[in-house]
Amino acid sequence: MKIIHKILFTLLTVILLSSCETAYRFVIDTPTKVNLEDEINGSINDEIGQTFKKVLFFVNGKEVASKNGTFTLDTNDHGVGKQIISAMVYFGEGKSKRINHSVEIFSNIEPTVYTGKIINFYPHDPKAFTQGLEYHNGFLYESTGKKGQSTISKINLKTGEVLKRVQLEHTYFGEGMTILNDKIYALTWQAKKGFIYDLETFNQEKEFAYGRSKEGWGLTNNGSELIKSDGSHKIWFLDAKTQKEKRFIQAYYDKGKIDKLNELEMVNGKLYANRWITEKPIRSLIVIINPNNGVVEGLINLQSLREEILKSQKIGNDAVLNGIAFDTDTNRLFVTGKNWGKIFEIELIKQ
Ligand SMILES: [Ca+2]
Repeated sequence: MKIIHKILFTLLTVILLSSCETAYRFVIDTPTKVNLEDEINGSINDEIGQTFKKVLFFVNGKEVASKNGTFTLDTNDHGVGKQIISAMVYFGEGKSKRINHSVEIFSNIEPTVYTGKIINFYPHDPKAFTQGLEYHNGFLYESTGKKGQSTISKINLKTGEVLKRVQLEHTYFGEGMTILNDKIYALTWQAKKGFIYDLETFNQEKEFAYGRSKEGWGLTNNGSELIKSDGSHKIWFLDAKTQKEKRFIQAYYDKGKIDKLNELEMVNGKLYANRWITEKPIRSLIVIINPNNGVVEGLINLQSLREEILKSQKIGNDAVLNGIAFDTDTNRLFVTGKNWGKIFEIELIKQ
């Protein structure tokens, strides 16, 4: 019996030792938080000192140049936000393992803070739960939300008169809208689909499905792409012809990400986004984002407009600032809120 025990013990020891020999604990070694314009130097290490034969590195799924298990990344090539770094490590006798890691890139600038000076105001339907606002060829276009009350309208800015209107089916909760190439593109919130209408007739022509974006919130365009928010800190760029999501940026300032991005507008090359917010003290905030890299360059505190509305109107907590329209011909910037009785034309004042 003793001999059998000895044999078993020896066998177990041999198994354990040989398994130790082939054990690897690979890690990708990089800082986890950096600022834009920093250089990221990364390497692959094995925590128990094993060696590997070859490593390939990938950033967001694309292979990057590397040498002897090390790589260098220029953060400017990726913009701000979380970047996924993975490595394919080849080791032992024909073995390989894929490992994942992430690096968060923060903005390297502090956003400029603005307030809004009221230049003018126009009537706005207090029943309109505003989800999209756009100025096009002399008219205001607005989409509204809530099931059973979701509409898209063409409006006379000065009088507030509705010139044309289409109602969404009662199963849909309407969200953002934008106009491009004589079509109106409109989103729904959680139905994962959008609709396309003819700008002239308001006839629905087509519907399209969302891709990886979570929900439908705000919508605008840059002349060739639709730009969509989904309630997170991500902004998606869609091919206008196919409505396919091609890429996204992540809104980050110097202290982290800014999520709950809602109604959108392109204003002189910058992307303005309402932040859906109900916390005190700031209930009315617009974020100015660089559409090329996601950097939050400015914050517009429009709390004073909400207070202006409260002087003449009782509004609920969900009646938040949401609606930005820009008249490119005259550089006029219009903003409103859900169920607000006024649309304001404002000028930004640096604080
Ligand atoms: Ca807009």
